[in-house]
Formats: sequence, C-alpha cells, structure tokens
Amino acid sequence: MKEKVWRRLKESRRRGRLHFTLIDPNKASAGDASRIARAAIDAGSDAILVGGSLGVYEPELGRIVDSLRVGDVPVILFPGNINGLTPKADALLFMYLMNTEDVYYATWVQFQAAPIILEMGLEVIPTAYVIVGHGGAAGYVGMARPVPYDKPELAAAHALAGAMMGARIVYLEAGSGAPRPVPVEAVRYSRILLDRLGWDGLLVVGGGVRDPVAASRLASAGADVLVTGTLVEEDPGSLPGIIRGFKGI
Ligand code: 1GP
Repeated sequence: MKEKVWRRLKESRRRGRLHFTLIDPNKASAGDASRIARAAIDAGSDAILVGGSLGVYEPELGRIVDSLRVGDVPVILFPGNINGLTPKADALLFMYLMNTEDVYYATWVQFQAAPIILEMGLEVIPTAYVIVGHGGAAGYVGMARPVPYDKPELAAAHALAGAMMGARIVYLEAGSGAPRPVPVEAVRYSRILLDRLGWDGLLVVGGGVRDPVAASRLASAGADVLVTGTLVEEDPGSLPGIIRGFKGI
C-alpha cells in the first residue's frame, strides 16, 4: 500500500504539531483556492485538505486540486461522499463516520468508492471521523448523532473504537463554522485512551476554531493536528497567530 504522504505527516509530527487548511470546492473557485493555499502555506500549514458536504463535482474538483500546487505540501482529499474523488490529489482520508445513524456513511459508500480509489491509484489514510456538538453540515449530511458537548467520554470511546478498527487518523469534528470547537475534555480523554492503547496515529481536531487561545488549549489537551477552514476564507490575517498558538512556536 502507498504510504508516502502518511510517512511524511508522521515525520513532520516528530518535529512538532501540525496544521491543515481545509478548502471547500463549493465555496472557492480555482483562483480563490490557489490564493488561499498560498496564504495558508506561508502561515505554516503542513497540508491542504480538499472537500465539502455539498456541491463537489468533477471536473471542478480536479481544477481546484491543480490550482493548489503552489507549495511543497501534500493535497489530501477529505470527501463528503463518492463525488469527492479525483486522481489528481496526493492522498485521501478514507473516512468512516463513527457516529452516523446511516449504514451508508459507516461502510456502504466506502464499499462503492473502494474500487474507484484503487483505479485512481490514490494513497488512502484510514480515518475514523467523530462528530461532536454542533456538527455543522458534515453532521447533518452524514446523519450523525453528534456527541453532546458535555459527554467527552463518549467522544473518547468513539476515538478508541476507531483506532481499534485500524484508523491511522482519528478526527474529532465540531463541524465547519461551528459556534464552539470540540471541547478540550473530549480531546484529553481521547488522548488518554489512545495512548493507553499504544496507538501511533494522529489525533486531528477541527471545526469552529477562531483564535489562538482555543488552538493552544486543544494542543495542550493532546491534539496532533488542527484543521481550520472558514478562517482562511474570512480572515486570512488571523491564520498565522492561530497556527503559532497551536504549534506552540
Ligand atoms: C471542517 O474541521 C474543519 O471539517 C474546519 O472547520 O471551517 O470551522 O475551521 P472550520
């Protein structure tokens, strides 16, 4: 199995915490995406994620991925559905939505996508996706039963189950544009259980992070990677501070 991007991420993590910028093809044209990616890489992003819950389609997705080749960082697909695939990317988060109520998002879309992904030759990074709190469009479209904000132990149990199912990434998601990020306690509990398991994957957190203090709290709680999306579209000037807050530099 291809592992180039995964090895690179793990290698980078040995040097410090990581930040990924999410670009939603439904919200950004190829020109916008290119500008956003440039600003993100300059601010210290280590990878660009591309995906969204609605309105993603080829050939526009392929054009957007092409337009993101503006620096030496991997472009990784973050698909909301089977339409979020293109062979032009470097890798794909092969996601299973741990707390969906619909078998389609748990295993069925993966079954339909797997042969296509194989044909495309994409590197796959198994990813357990856990929706917490607000959940945003991802929670709504994915028919999730979001983990309540005040039940961090439930988020951690999903994280642990995902790791036991073979995930290399566990992604705790509050939803793009969520009013509050994933609670730090959910990250802390998840980290404790994942460490007890001896898991050597990456714990990713995203959704609703808008300031350096929130970013730094998530880092202290044990997140390896912070994802932001909305921010770089709405207020790119704030990105360097948030990335510094998360990386502790
Ligand atoms: C969404 O976690 C990401 O999948 C990013 O969320 O747009 O709120 O930064 P924001």
